[in-house]
Amino acid sequence: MKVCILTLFPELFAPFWDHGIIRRAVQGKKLDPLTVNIRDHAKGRHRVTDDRPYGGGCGMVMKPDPLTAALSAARAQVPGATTLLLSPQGRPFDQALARSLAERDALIFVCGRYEGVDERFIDRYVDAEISIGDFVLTGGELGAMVIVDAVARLIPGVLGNQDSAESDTFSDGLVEYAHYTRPPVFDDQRVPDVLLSGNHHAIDRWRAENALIRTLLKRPDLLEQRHLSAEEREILK
Ligand code: 9D3
Repeated sequence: MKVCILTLFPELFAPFWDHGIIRRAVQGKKLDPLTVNIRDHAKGRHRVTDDRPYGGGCGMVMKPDPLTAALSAARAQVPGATTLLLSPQGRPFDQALARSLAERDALIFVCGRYEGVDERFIDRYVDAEISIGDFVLTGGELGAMVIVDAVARLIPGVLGNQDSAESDTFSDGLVEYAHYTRPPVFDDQRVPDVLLSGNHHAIDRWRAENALIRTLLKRPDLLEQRHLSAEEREILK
């Protein structure tokens, strides 16, 4: 997948491409990243990318012309890409959206700074606006990284075993069961006996129950949206 980031801070992305699973995806050619510095497409000696809002008010607005020039440069390098704007007003990002974006061949992420982006740029060039949650960031860059991170691991061949992408939290609408590793006793806390029993049927059943109970305790909102079988209701009682 080709991923192009339009940003005023391209340096923020260098360490992101260079670590962990994302780095492996890049090395394995599953992810082909590119950043475009919006400032490189701004005119004049001062290369201004923002200006005061028409109608007054505080804060600055990103000018549409440098953004459009930067996007043209990006589209020339990644033809056919879907253009996404990171924005507090966007559609809330979730795992379903990650799965759908993972099917695309190329994505362009436009990262805003300041108070916002001139609406005419959005109207004409942006395919979708995405938010990563109801809190206020200082710009779209972290949002773009969050989305690229979530999408990249869904690209076939990026994760070691493809199972781990499927059995993740949210795939079946529950949080995951508790995990344990050695030592068998830590600070007076024992690993549940069943996990040491070697009885895989019993282990599967314990994990299914544990996931259900943990969802009730940690994310009751997820249970509201999920159908529960009679057996699951009995466990939760
Ligand atoms: C006071 C009005 N603010 C809107 C909530 C202005 C404003 C704040 C922060 C406008 C832009 C930003 C920068 N945020 C993003 O670019 C952003 C974001 C976010 O703030 N929250 C969640 N997801 C995202 S994606 C991009």
